[in-house]
Amino acid sequence: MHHFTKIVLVVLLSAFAIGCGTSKPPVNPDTLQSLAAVQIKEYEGRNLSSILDFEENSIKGPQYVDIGSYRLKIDGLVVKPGDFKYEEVLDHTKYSKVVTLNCVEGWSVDILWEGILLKDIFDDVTPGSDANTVIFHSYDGYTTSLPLKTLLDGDMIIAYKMNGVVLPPERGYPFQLVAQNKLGYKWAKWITRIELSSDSKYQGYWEQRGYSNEANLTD
Ligand SMILES: Nc1nc2c(c(=O)[nH]1)N[C@H]1C(S)=C(S)[C@@H](COP(=O)(O)O)O[C@H]1N2
Ligand SMILES: [Mo]
Repeated sequence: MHHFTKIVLVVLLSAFAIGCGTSKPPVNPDTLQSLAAVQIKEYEGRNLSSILDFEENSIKGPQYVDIGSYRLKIDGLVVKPGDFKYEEVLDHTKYSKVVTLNCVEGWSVDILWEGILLKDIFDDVTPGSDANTVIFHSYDGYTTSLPLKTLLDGDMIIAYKMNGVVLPPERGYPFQLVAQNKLGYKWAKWITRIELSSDSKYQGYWEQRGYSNEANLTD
């Protein structure tokens, strides 16, 4: 082969390889497995479930959020709407707790969650006095809601880590609501917007499809 043709071929092939590289899924399929290997398996004498013990049944499958352009919006009935970068959300006191997620499909997982108190995030935006409902909006179009009082009284957090590792994309990276004592469909993953509202009858994705708006574990 002519030397020049060879160079052109090599350049073309490399460009093709790089092109293929960028079109690959943003996350290596082995990532979940390697995270599982380093996760915390026991906390204060209690065995934890694995980050692999979840059933993947999200409405549109795993979402891959680009953290550079990610913003968490806090709006609706607030005095001062917020638009926070990932690092700005993390720049709050961190809390850990072991909480069980129960899906209506009959499985459950005990996980050590680490996250930020919603109360602390709300302090940044000052909810209006008429706000009684909090609507979570997600990257995949999913929504769900809980009473503001439930979030505050329960010291609920949005988690950025589970079992000591940063939430994998499959589990809701960058943030998942840890809706303790509520069924799995209240645990919004891939949260992009938190809307303060006075619509206490608001129904999210599964609630519109017949699931209880209270979502108590006994429902
Ligand atoms: N954005 C978003 N959050 C979601 C869901 C979803 O489809 N989209 N599914 C919910 C349900 S039904 C459950 S049980 C929990 C855990 O789902 P996983 O096992 O798929 O992580 O996430 C909840 N949060
Ligand atoms: Mo679920």
